[in-house]
Amino acid sequence: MGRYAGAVSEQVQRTLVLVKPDGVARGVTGEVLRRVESKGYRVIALELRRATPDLLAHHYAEHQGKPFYQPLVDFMLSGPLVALVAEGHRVIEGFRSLAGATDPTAAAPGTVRGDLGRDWGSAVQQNIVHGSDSPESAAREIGLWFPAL
Ligand code: D4T
Repeated sequence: MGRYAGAVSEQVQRTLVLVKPDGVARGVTGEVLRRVESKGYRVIALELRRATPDLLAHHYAEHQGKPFYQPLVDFMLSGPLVALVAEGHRVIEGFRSLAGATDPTAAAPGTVRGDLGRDWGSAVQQNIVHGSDSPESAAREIGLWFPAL
């Protein structure tokens, strides 16, 4: 408000984070959560659940037709995952930074994928986490996974 309005006018963002089935199976859900919370973001929704083919078709619509699409869907259906929504200024960019590069072999040490992930020789990269990549994606994905929010 008042003269400080410009300094605080940036919208608080929300992002969808998934601890993918590999992350849950390997028992690193807590470690991912610890990093999100230690960074200072607030977890406002959290659920252990299984994805469905329909949900994934919407979530990964941009990848339909690519060679890794079906392996990706099969992988995401292979076990329970943890879906959460984190909130904070610039959390979309901030979580992508915490997650690291898509390819866990190339992801920098210090990132979730760089520290906790590796290549297992599978047809799809198993890279522990997903994070929304833009405000538009975040709104769409949160609507899919947490329609009540
Ligand atoms: P997600 O969406 O899971 O957070 O990952 P990224 O944003 O880092 O990567 P993405 O959407 O481009 O890819 C989704 C998912 O597919 C796997 N993948 C991706 C793969 O196995 N081979 C590939 O060539 C690409 C591009 C990894 C993440």
